[in-house]
Amino acid sequence: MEQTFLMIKPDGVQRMLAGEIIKRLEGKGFRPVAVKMMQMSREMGEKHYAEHRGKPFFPDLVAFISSGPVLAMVWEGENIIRQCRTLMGSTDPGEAAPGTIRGDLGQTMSRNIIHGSDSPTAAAREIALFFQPEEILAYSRDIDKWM
Ligand code: D4T
Repeated sequence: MEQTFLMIKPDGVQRMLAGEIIKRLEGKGFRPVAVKMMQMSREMGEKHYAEHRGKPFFPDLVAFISSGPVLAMVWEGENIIRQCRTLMGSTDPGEAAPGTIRGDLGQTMSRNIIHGSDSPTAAAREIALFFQPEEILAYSRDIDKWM
């Protein structure tokens, strides 16, 4: 089963949107297999966003992501990486379609509530950055046969 790394960013936690976002993911039928509240260090923020190093928004991005608690999560489901990108909506909440997490709840590009892996390679890298293998559960639910 495909896994993805999702993170409710500091703005999502402070705005108390974690429950709303988890409700949408559960409602879609996806399964949480690891969940942890944590505060990222600046170094971890730089690692997570390494692909953006050198871009003008990089310092603010790292400062923001390490500015308060985040909810780091691994979820699994069929085709979950692409489906979660669709559920999240465009990076810029101003462009994100209504009905998406960012379209309904987001404000600006630099405060866009949620992160989700954009490829299997990124998912593997990000899951390994945030979780030890033994922190990721393998289980099924009775309802899974209806999914
Ligand atoms: P993340 O990685 O946070 O899920 O966002 P996306 O995958 O949707 O988008 P991204 O990697 O291109 O951008 C990472 C992060 O940087 C912020 N950002 C981005 C910003 O503040 N200014 C910008 O010009 C861009 C392109 C928003 C998300």
